[in-house]
Amino acid sequence: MLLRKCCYSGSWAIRRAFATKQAQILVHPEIKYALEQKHPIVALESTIITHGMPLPENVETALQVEQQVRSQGALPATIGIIDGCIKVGLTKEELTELAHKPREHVIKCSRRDLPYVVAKAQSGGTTVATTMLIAERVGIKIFATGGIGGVHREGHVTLDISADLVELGRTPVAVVCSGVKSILDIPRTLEVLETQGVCVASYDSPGGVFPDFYTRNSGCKVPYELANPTEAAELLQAWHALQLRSGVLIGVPIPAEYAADKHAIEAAIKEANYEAQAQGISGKEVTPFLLARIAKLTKGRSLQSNIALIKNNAKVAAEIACALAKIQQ
Ligand code: PSU
Ligand code: MN
Repeated sequence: MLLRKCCYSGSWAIRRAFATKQAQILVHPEIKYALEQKHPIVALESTIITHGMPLPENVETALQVEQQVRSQGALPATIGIIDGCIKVGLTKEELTELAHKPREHVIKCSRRDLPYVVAKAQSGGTTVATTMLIAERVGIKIFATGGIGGVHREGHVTLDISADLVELGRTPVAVVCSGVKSILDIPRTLEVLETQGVCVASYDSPGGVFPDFYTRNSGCKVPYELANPTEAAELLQAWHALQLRSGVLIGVPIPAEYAADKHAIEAAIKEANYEAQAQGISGKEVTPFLLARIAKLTKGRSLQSNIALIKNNAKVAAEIACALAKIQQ
């Protein structure tokens, strides 16, 4: 039943990547060809579409991000789950379908949610953790997003620590992002990444200054800095050769002209965190709630920052993917 539903389009290549009998990953023919030819590919997540941004910005941004990747000579592969089928390389129609689904009909799908969503033939946006694990199964090494999940403020008490961090510790995919939001506890997030054995570097950010999503400087430093795509590709080449089985995190600061005012954003974050607590928001709802409240409280300015940085990250990831493909030829 599930199998038939997944095969609705004859043009989809079916890859039996999961150990179980039925679960499949459907790879778009264009991506399949690029994988075979070792062309540069950048994976993209879909929780940002389903739960990270409102309509219509979510669809518009997703398409612009794909365009950014293409403009650098790489191929975008947006990953998501439609009616229980895991798809790599969503079409514009599928991406639009996911974006328009009411939130109660689309699951924010992290690693732990995957079996249920597939079993029930539901649809889901894949988080950083899930996008990483699917990308790795099909052989995509580089992934661009806005920000990853991390240790929440008070996370050392509540243990609200994103599965993204654990995934980075066990899945060899390089994630290009603007760090973690200051809605989170950044120093503790970096500590967990260190514990997980994740190689964390800043990109085009002198002194190893780590970004905090909305602004270019979180006040935290990371031990390594990468100046350009070639340096990043050389790091990734060494990482492949070492077969460490853990991920790499590359922190790219938001372009200066789109950076938020630190005080204004901090005030919005404090208020949003307070509201989340007061309303008893917990678990997987916390991040989407905070994102939406901060966008409201900043009168949409945080959303504009979010859009600008993810487009820039996609461009940087594509440049790195192209440089890596060149080295590996
Ligand atoms: N940070 C953002 N936008 C997002 C997310 C994080 O700025 O949309 C999403 C990503 O998909 C990330 C997930 O993987 O939230 C983390 O959620 P949680 O903290 O529940 O693990
Ligand atoms: Mn959480």
